[in-house]
Formats: sequence, structure tokens, C-alpha cells
Amino acid sequence: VEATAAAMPFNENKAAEHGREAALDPPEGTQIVPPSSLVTASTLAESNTSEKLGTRAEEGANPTVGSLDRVRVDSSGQRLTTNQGVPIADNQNSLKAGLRGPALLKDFILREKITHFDHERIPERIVHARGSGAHGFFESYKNQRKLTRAAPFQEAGKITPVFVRFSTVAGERGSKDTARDARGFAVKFYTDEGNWDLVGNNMPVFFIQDAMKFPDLVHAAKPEPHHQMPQAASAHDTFWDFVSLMPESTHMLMWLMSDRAIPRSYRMMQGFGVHTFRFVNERGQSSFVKFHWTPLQGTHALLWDEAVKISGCDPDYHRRDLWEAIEAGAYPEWELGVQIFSEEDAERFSFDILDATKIIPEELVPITPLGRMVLNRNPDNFFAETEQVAFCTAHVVPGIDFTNDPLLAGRIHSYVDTQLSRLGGPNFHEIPINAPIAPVHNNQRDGLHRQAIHRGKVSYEPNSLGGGCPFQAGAAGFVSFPEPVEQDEVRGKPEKFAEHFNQAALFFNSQTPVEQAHIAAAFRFELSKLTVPAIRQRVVSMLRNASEELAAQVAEGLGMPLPDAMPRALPKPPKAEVDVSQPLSMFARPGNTGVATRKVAIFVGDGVDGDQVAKAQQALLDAGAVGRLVGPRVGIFTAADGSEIDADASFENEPSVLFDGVIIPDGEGTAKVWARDGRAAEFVKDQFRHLKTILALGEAVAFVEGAGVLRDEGDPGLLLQSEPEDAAVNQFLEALALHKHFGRETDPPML
Ligand code: HDE
Repeated sequence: VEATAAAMPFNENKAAEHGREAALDPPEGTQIVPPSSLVTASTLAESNTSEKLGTRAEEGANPTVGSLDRVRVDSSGQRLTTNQGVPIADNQNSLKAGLRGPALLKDFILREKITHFDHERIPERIVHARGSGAHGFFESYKNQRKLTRAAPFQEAGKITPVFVRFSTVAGERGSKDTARDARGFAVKFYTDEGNWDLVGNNMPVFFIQDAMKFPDLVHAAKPEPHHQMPQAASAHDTFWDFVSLMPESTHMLMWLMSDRAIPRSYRMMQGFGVHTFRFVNERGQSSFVKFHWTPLQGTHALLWDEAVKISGCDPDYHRRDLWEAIEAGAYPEWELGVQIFSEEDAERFSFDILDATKIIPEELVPITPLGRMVLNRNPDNFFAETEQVAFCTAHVVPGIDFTNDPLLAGRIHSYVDTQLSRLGGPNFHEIPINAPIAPVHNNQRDGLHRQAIHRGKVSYEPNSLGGGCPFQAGAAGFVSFPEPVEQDEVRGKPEKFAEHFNQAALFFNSQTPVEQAHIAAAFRFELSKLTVPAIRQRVVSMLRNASEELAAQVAEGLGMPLPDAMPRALPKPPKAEVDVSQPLSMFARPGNTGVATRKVAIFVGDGVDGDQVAKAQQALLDAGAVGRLVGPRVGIFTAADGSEIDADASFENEPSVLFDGVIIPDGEGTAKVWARDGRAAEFVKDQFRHLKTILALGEAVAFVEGAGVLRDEGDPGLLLQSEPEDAAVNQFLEALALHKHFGRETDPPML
């Protein structure tokens, strides 16, 4: 039977659940063949054409598939069983003493089912609880042996499987995707010399310089402990109280108040390793590196009002976006690059390269591209993969090593430690998503949930009974970079760590006026939520050291006098090398994927011009964009030419904020119906307010203007054509590729 809903129109067995006859002879469950599109373990294995070494990547190929195959479960055509493999006769009724009698304790089937259910949840991550993952691969452009002996970079074209998890930081596991927050960008490389985790963020700096302050930061940022509010938001007293007492956070606050904190998509964010790491080559020579991921899709953001509304109508906005793009074959791609520099370079910089609140401007050290990462497969199971994946900064491979960044030191401890309670013991490396594809041999034994069955009687080294195996790898193994250490043991910070504002200024001064205005508005919003005026004052006084202009705007926006500037830790700060760095603006990276994956609403209703709808739909499809037919309700409408149009979305279930643009066709009286529908007018208003591309044709023009849209011939995103032009849809696509039309933006918004 084919797997359509029609094949199982209703539950045939329902009647047979009742009465004594049924209890003694339960019927077999209905079964259907799963849809052919369902990807099974065997079809995936067939598509696994990539080898680990020396091959070029192929679209759709994924080398992790083979290794996870052994644990995949595909239940199609299978009987229901207990965890012991015992077939279950009846999955509807518990065992009772008589049809109306008490349930019995000996019902091991009910007890097993409920007991397992009771323990389905594991503790969520203390930070980065909300996330989404995907599989893919990394492909090295060149052999980089001179630079590093790290396995992924040893051959041109070498493929290394990866699993990536993107996340917000502060919110709980079920919180909204579009919170104003940093985003995690964690990549697990399954290299043939073991797993390497590059656990980064979408911002290149951090709030604090020393791991000692991390629990304080997180306690301040999380919902306040007395009433557990607000969820997934930094706009509250404790967060701003803490950061305003920690001036080193100023630079990160600039990033956090910028549009980087409300990305349009996980696919449209940069990623950064944040700390300085080392590359070490075969000869043991080391260079310092900073890791950068650059999205081919460009860096794009939402507006704050849009983010707020999306959090209501689709809290899974980023998760859905990533999932749908991969399902549609529009595989997101990033280039991995590194800034490479020496110990001597580092000494010359005005800042300390061990200070995670500092970037290295690209003008000082340009980015060298190393390879590309493509995400081409969604997980089979969210819990098994995305929830149980355990990233650890301690997971490095030969060729990659740490530096003395004191924040990194704390992380090297924290990530392994937190998995012990989150994943319930020391064997979390055996969970399939965490297991390396490189073989694992050592004398660690036992512990909760051990999967491996170690053979033989030897679990120590040296041994003679096991032939000395597993034997130590010597120079072929991980050799720590021999960094000389000769200093007093102290609790303290180097002098250069005391300069807190140069790079906050650099960031602000490198933004376009549009981005600067958004930063000022974000500070205004966040600080307006505080209940303690003194905290507001402290933040603004801190901002004065980064930008007088910004501080003045924020103070004005809050209706408060400008406070004195915060005293600096370093009265005479060193001069910064650069005052402006253009790559720090999001506009520096428009991307090269055009309108692909952009979502467009095409309004429909009775009497709509069916030809215009069909042409718009086809043009969007051809351009790789996603067109949805949105009507006053879902279902069938009759177009002016008598044809039937099936709306798959409605003004109610897919409001404006879920679309990047709208096409409103002509029709016979259709626009009059829309004009009386408050939801349609709201839709158009929000499209306009959120700087999106609007194409209105024929009688729809009057409707759009009536909804409050301000006609402006100079606005490239406002295409109002009473006499529709032949090229209308192409003009729309060109405007859509610009993402947003910032020339339209005013504060407050005008309609
Ligand atoms: Fe994390 N961080 N972090 N962090 N972090 C965690 O590990 C921690 C920091 C980052 O998708 C935890 O497995 C300390 C910087 C990401 O599973 C925990 C310090 C950066 C993820 C932890 C930092 C990050 C985490 C919670 C300061 C950017 C999500 C659950 C010393 C470079 C990974 C877990 C995923 C997760 C500790 C600061 C990125 C508690 C102690 C800086 C992307 O171990």
C-alpha cells in the first residue's frame, strides 16, 4: 500500500480494542510501506560516494553516513517489541484484573514503556541549550603541510566529515530562535587522526578575559533567579549590572547590540574561533592562528521589530530555515580561513593576542583561505545527534594546539566536565555522534553506559601479556608544543589587558550609518528595560569611552542627561593601529547566492489574475527562491480565468515577517477583499516597515497604498505598477537580491 494519508484513512482497529474477545486475541496493527522519499540506511549508504582521503567533494555525499549506519534504526516493516526484543501483542491497553479491574504491577510492558518515558529528558546545556545541527564535510583547498600537520589540511581536495551545531546562548532549550544573543558555531571535524572540535561563536570576541568570571557572566545573563524572567533576553537588570561593572565587555557589547545578534539565518553568519590557537607542522614549528568562517550566503540580519514578531509566530525560525535549505538541496557553505602570525608580530600589536576581548584587524593580518565546509544532510534524529553531540575545546588533533589565553584554559576544562553530568558519565565519546571515525584503543575501562566490549585480560601499559599493545605512538602522536614557561605563579592579568575601549571604538567606527543607528537603537531598547537608573547611567558612561556620538544618542533616546565618562583602567591607552576596518561591517559580505532560498509570498484569492500568479511562481522557482501562495485562508480559490489556485498558506498562519518579499497580483475585485481584511493590510505594512521588496500589480496598487505604504520613486524595493510591465517579476527579483531597502528606514518607522 502506498504511504499516503489516503492509505490509512481511519483507525480500523479502534473498534477491536473493546471487550473480552479483543483482549484475548488482539488484532495485528495496520502497516503501510513508507514513502519512497524516506531515506533509509541503505539508500544513504549508497549515496556515500566520498572517501576520506584524496577525493573531491560531491554534492549530497556524506562520509559520516557509513560510520553511523550500524546504529541507525529503520522500523518500516517491523513488529513492535519491548527493549528486550519481545513482540508486543497489544499497544493500546494495560494489563488489568478484569476489563474494569485494577491495573497489575506485573505488566512489564506498561512499566517498561512508562519508565523509559519518565527518563527521556537529559539536563540541557547550561549555556547554548537551544540549538540546531547538520552534517556535512570540509574540503581542503591545498596541502598546508608547511603550516600544520593537522589531518584535514594534508591534501588538496581532502574531505573530512563534520557535524555542526548552531545555537543561541542564554535561552533555554525550548526558547525562541530570534533572541538578541550571540550564536554558537561549533564544528566537529571527524579527522582520521581523531576528532577536532572548533567551538566558536558568530562574534569574534567575548565579554570577559578570564574563565574565572564565566559563571558570574552566565548567572547575570540568565533569567533572574528569584522569578526566572526574562527568558532568552539580555534586556534586564542583572545582565547590564554585571557588564557595566566589567568594562572589558564593551567591545563584545558593541557586537551584541549590532545586527549580528539577530541574524536572518544561521546560514548567513560568520563564525570565529575567538581565541588565538596554534598550528604546528611536522617539524614542530608553530604559528599563531585565528579561525574565521565566511558564509557564501553573505552576512544578513533581521530588524529588531521583525525578530520580536517572528519569535511569536515561528519560534523555530532559524531551525526551520536550516532544515528546509538542506532538504531543498540548497546546501549552505562557508569558507574556512585563518589569520596567521608569529610570536614577533604578536609582540608588536597594541593589544594582547591572549585577550579574547580583542580581534586582530584584517588590515594587520589578512585572512588566508584554507578550504570550504558544506552542510548537506539533516540529522536523522534530533536527540541522538543534535542534543547528544558533545563539543569540547579540549578535542584537538596533532597539528593544532592551544595558547595561554586564560579564557581558553577554563574552557579546556569545562566542556569535558559538563558532559559528565549532561550525558551521564565518562563514556560519552561512545555515543555515535561523538565517536571518532579514527579507531580508539586505550586502557580506560568500564564506567556508566560502556558500549565497547574490550577483549583479553590486559588493561594496563606497559604489558607483555598483550604484546605491549596498545603501544604509545611517539612522534606520530599528539606532541604538545613545547612552549617555554618561566614565571612566578600569580593571579593577575598582563598590562595590555587593561585597555578596554580602542576596539569597541574601532567596531563602531567601522559600521555603516545604518548599522550604527541599529546599535544605538538596540542600546536604547535594552537599557529602557532596566528598573535601576544607576545601571543605565553606568552603561552610558562606559560607552562614552568608545564613542561620544553613540553615548549621546543612547542618552537622548532614554531621556537622560549624559553622565561623566567612566574612569579608564589605563589613563594613557596605547594608540590603536587602525581606526576603521571595513570587513567589520556586515555590508562587506553580501554573499553570492542571490535570491536562492529567499521566501516570497504571492497573494491569492477569488478573482486573482491566475496568469500573473503562475508566472511569478515559475520565475521564483527558476531563481531558486521559495514562492508560497498566501490567501485569506488555505485551500482552493477560483482565479479570474476560472482556473483553480490552491493556497498553501494564509495571512493567519504565515504572517509577513516569515517572508523576504511579497508579490500582490492584479485581479477582479480581489484587492477590495484584501483591503477589508486587517491581516492583509498588516502584512503589507510589515513588509514595508521591515524594508522588504513589494511588487503590486494593477488594482493591487491602490490596496497597497491604502495599507499605509509611502510611495517613493527612489525606493528600489517598492514596485507599484498599475500597468504591469513585462519585466515586473524580474525587477522584483533584482530588488529582492538586495535583501533589504535601508533607504526606506526611519526611526521611528513612518507609514
Ligand atoms: Fe562555551 N560552554 N564557555 N564558549 N560554548 C559551553 O559546553 C564555557 C565560550 C560555546 O553546540 C558548555 O557542552 C566557559 C566562548 C559554544 O554543544 C560549557 C567559557 C565561546 C557552545 C561552556 C566559555 C564559547 C558552548 C555548555 C569561558 C566562543 C555550544 C554545554 C571560559 C568561542 C556547543 C557544553 C554545542 C557551550 C563553557 C566561553 C562557545 C558549560 C567556561 C568564548 C558554541 O562547558
